[in-house]
Amino acid sequence: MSCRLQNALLYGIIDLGYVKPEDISERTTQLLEGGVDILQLRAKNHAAEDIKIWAEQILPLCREANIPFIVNDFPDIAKEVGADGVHIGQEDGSLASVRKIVGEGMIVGRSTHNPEQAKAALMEGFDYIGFGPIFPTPTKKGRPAIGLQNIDEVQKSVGSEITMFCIGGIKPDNLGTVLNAGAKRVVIVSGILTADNPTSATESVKKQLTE
Ligand code: 3NM
Repeated sequence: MSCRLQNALLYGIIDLGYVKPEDISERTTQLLEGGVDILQLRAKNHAAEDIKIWAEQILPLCREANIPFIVNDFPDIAKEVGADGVHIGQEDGSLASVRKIVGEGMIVGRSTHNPEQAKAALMEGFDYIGFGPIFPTPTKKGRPAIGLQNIDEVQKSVGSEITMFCIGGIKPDNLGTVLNAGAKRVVIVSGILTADNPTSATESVKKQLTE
């Protein structure tokens, strides 16, 4: 599992802010076919029962593609459905409190918004971090963009120890700037999910990341 995480370049998210429940399977397949290396279910302001059902829908598709499946915010759902990991934010408690629910084997990731939080996540023992939002984004309204200036330093320090994904407002057409600033891995949500063809958008981003 940790090997699949370290090798991951593109982290895709099925975000219910952009995907209708009836389109979840189709959109998941498109992202997997396009080449995402890890996939998360993110469903803010939805009922836990629904999130569990959607997680059970996505999990077998990720298994078939041999791609880790991560549940956002809900360690108990991640555990119940047998997901590969769970992702939590800054306000969601400690790694230890999540490990109590999911056990030792599961991938646990943390959102970080500055170099200090990134270092703290490393010290605490998280498996990976999201670092952002690099640019302003409608997907996480109200959170100020942190810009490109700390990417290189955090990638070289924290990112040499645990897997680091830059996130927030990254699109196929500004990805080059983020990579030039020192990023190695990214999460892209709306930039893929709102594309006319999510499969080819994923493919083109993946190509940029591997070249
Ligand atoms: N977390 P998009 S930014 C879910 O900085 C999320 O922690 C962020 O979506 C963070 O690619 C973000 O559409 C939104 O900007 C990413």
